[in-house]
Amino acid sequence: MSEPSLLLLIPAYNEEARIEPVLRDYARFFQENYHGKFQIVVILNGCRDNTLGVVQRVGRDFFSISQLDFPAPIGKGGALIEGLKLAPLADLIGYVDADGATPAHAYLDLVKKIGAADCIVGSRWLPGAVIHQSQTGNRQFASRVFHLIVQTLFWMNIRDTQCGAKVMKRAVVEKIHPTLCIADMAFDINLLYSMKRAGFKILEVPTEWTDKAGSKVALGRSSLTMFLSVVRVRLIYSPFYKLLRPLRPLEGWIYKKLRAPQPLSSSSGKK
Ligand SMILES: Nc1nc2c(ncn2[C@@H]2O[C@H](COP(=O)(O)OP(=O)(O)O)[C@@H](O)[C@H]2O)c(=O)[nH]1
Ligand SMILES: [Mg+2]
Repeated sequence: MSEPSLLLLIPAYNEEARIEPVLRDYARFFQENYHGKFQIVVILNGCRDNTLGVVQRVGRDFFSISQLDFPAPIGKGGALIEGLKLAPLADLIGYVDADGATPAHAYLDLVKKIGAADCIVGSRWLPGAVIHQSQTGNRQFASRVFHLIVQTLFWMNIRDTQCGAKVMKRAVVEKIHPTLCIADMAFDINLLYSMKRAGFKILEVPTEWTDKAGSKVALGRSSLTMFLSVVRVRLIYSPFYKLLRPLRPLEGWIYKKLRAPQPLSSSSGKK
C-alpha cells in the first residue's frame, strides 16, 4: 500500500558546511524506505555563503530535492511560513533542521506515528528519547527557562516545543497558516498554539538527537527576541489585543533593536 505523500521543508541559513550530507542521507533513505511520494524543499534566505550552490548541486543528483531562496532576512520562522504555502503539494508536511540533528530514520519514525493525530512533535525531553550529544549547558539552561515561560503562558503541556522535527497533516497547515506571524525561533510556539486553539491533536513523541556544532543561534539576542515573540503570541490570543494597537510602533522598535527577522508576508497573526 502506498504511504501518504510527504513534503519535508528544511530551513537553511549559511549551511554550506553542514547541509550536504544531510540532504544526501535524507534523499537516499526516503527513496529506499518510504513508499509514497517524497519531496524535500530547502528554504534559504539571505545566506552569505554558498548554501544555494550546494543545494543546487545535490539537487542534480536527487530529483526529490529542490529549493526556494528569499533574499530578505525572514528568519527560520519566516522561511517556514513561506514553505508551508506549498502544503497543497502533499498529504503530510513537516520540517527538520539542516544540520542533521535528527537522523533520517528517526524522522521517518515520527512520520509513521501520525495515525489519528494532526501533528507529531519530536521530543528530546520525553523518556525514551535517544540523545547522542546533548546541547551545551548554557543552551540547556536557556531552553528550560524558555519552557517554563511557555508552559506558564500557554499550558500546552508539550515538553519540547523547540525540537526541529515536526510533521503535520495538510488540512491542519491550511487551516492555521493565516495565523502564522512569528519569524524568529519562537515560530514553533506560534504554530503549536495555533493548532491547539483550532482544536487539533498534537502528539509528542520521543526522538533521536545529536546536537551539532555550528549553531546559527546567538543565545542572548535570540532569547530576548523569542521572549518578546511568545508574549506577542499570547497577546494576539487575548481579548485585550485590540486595545494594545497603540503599542505596535514600540514593538516594531524593539524587534528592530534586537535585529530580529520579520516574515515576508505581513500577516498580523489574527485568527
Ligand atoms: N531560512 C532560515 N533558516 C534558519 C535561520 N536561522 C536558522 N535557520 C535554520 O534553522 C535550523 C536550526 O538552526 P540551528 O542553528 O541548527 O539551531 P540550534 O541547533 O537550535 O542551535 C537550521 O536548519 C538553520 O539553518 C534563518 O534566519 N533563515
Ligand atoms: Mg542545530
